[in-house]
Amino acid sequence: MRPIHRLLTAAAIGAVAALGWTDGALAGPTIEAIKKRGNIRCGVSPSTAGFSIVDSQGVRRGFDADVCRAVAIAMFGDISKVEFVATTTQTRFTALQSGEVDILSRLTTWSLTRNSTLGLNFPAVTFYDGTGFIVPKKLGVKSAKELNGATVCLQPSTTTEMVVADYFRQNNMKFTAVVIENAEEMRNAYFAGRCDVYANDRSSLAAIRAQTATPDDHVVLPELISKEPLAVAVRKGDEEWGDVVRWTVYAMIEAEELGVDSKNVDQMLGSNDPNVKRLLGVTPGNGKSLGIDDKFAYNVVKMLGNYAEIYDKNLGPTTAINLERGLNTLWNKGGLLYSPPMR
Ligand SMILES: N[C@@H](CCC(=O)N[C@@H](CS)C(=O)NCC(=O)O)C(=O)O
Repeated sequence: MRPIHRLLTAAAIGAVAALGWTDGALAGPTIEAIKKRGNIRCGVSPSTAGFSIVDSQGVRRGFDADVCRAVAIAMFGDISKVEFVATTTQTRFTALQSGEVDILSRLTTWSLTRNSTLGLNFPAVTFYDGTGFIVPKKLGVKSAKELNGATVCLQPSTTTEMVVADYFRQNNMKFTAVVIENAEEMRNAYFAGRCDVYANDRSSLAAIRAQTATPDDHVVLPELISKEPLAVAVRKGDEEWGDVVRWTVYAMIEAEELGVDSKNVDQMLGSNDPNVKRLLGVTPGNGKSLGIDDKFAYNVVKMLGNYAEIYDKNLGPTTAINLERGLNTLWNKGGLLYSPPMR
């Protein structure tokens, strides 16, 4: 379904504007469905420590889960209005295409063919990653270049599968793939020695180390063999929904850049900085233009935090994951996080 404003001539747009219709965004079908249902459905990974895992109280924790919560806050001003749907590497795209979920926040790499042939849009990168390898220390392997002939544990329908094949071919090495869909089975297979090495995004390698009692028995090899920009994904053809998702992620990044966090956000309402005023809705307009509350960014930061807070809580030095921010630092601090102007 095409939003009406794309079908209008310039003259008609003028008439529509005169009627005041363009004051707010025209809601697309996904937003309408979400409003009717009263929550967002978010596809996440079942059990990746630091990203999406159910804790002992039955609460889903992690960076990816918090990104879903941020979008729920932006839509409803309520952190609880999200239903998590566990998806495997293989079921994730059909879950989104079929409408079972509204959004994927699931360690999913943005790539050209996923964008073009799967009918998906990737509104924003949430975590810049890359493929690496983890091996048991006792094998004495120091570099990925020593992996000729290795058995490699992989998950199906991942970019990892393709990237590993490219890497071995390019380096004239051979490998045997052990492909397992279920993440827990995959971890168990690796720990039981069914493969010599486990390949995945660096973040997931940190997660797997956090999910064993003996993390020091495993080493992550120094090579990073690909770019894996992990991004939120939505269906194509519904730009309004994609826009809400995109600007929710950027609001968290912008808040960090402007020094706005969950502790000082109320104080920041009195800031003289025009960017802070726009972000927090003191100067109205941003939210309304997206069809949501002008206070959406204020609510996200107040109820959840800015990007740094969400990162630190789930992946930072006080967690078992302990992943350096690396590329996931702000652009003006040497990283890649950069929000386009929120105005
Ligand atoms: N970023 C890559 C790899 C994603 C991936 O393999 N994720 C694994 C790493 S842990 C995962 O989600 N496992 C959890 C699961 O399948 O339940 C992609 O988009 O294909």
